[in-house]
Amino acid sequence: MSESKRLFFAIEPPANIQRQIVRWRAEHFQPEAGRPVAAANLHLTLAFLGDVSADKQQALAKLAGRIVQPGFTLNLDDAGQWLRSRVVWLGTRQPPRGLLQLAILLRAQAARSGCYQSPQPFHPHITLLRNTSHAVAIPPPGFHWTFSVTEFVLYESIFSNGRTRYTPLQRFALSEQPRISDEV
Ligand code: 3AM
Repeated sequence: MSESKRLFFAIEPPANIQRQIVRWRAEHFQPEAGRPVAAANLHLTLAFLGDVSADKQQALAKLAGRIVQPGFTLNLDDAGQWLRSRVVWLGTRQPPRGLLQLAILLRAQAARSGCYQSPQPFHPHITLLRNTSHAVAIPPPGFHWTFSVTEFVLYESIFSNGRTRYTPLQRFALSEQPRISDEV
């Protein structure tokens, strides 16, 4: 039997926006504020699946591939800090309905497939800093990045050599019409 993988569904911001966010972060947060998430690892989690067997991964991917809903526009215009989980995040003041619907669907599919889902409400966010040791000043409003979300991604979280890397395994197009998912 193959080993399980640590998986989650997420939205991947375009690479140019990942780079812009990282530049903005460097300008607004002190290096000691927390551990910065690498540009390529910046993502907005939709559903965390945990450790999943190959069979279950296939079943979850099949269900995800059946989701039919149009894309939406995401406007990242909010930021904050959660002291308990010790992260600084980027988010949106007005989550689009499509985003909430997609997360609810993926979480429901995951729960039905036996993946534990936290009872906490879905707070769409992109983690910017981890392991923040104290309250940090959040930049004043005025920043924003806007992009079209046309797909979501099944990621594997791999921890090696003291680093976590998120590797896209499969991409799922958002569209009005049923589509076949693309393996990457
Ligand atoms: O970077 P964020 O917070 O959006 O927090 C983890 C990360 O999302 C979250 O899954 C993403 C990839 O690791 N995560 C990790 N363990 C989790 C858990 N047990 C979890 N989310 C919910 N429950």
